[in-house]
Amino acid sequence: MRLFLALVPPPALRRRLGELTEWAQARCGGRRMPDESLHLTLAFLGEVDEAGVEALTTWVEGLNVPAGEWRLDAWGCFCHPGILWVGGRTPDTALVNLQASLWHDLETLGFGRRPSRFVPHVTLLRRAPRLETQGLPPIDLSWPYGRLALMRSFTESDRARYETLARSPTT
Ligand code: 3AM
Repeated sequence: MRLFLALVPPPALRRRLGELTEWAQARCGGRRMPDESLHLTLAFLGEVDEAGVEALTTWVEGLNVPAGEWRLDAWGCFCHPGILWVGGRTPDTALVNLQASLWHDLETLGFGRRPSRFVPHVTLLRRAPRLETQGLPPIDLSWPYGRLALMRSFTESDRARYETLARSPTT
């Protein structure tokens, strides 16, 4: 299974991000992320075998994720694949620390794909042909979090879909 670890937005924020996505798609084109798929990826794990899924599930279900609040106040893009995202103007220290601590544990569990850089972001559009972040409306949203999700990604009718396999306990 193709897995990743993510934070999932609370319902009101998900709706607001969905509205922003719709607005951005009208302007930039491309494929929008469905509201139910919006997330912040903390660690992409790639293909994991059955034993790995079991080990990750047990680990996630016992994980203590320090509660925090992420401020979303910037638009950004990864221009070549045409990805438009929202994130923070400056890297959020708590999220950077959380990502580092997750990778520390993951490496102990035998997962070794720690990326060289981490840009916390929420993808809203993919393959957007008219990508530009200038002139988009200012945003200032807050994302309270305290739980991590182990997610599976798969393709269905040529679309990426996600399924939650496990969640850390509420903090
Ligand atoms: O959270 P976003 O949408 O930016 O781009 C993929 C998505 O990120 C990323 O993992 C998230 C869940 O699919 N992803 C896919 N393949 C990847 C890879 N080989 C990858 N990230 C790093 N390396």
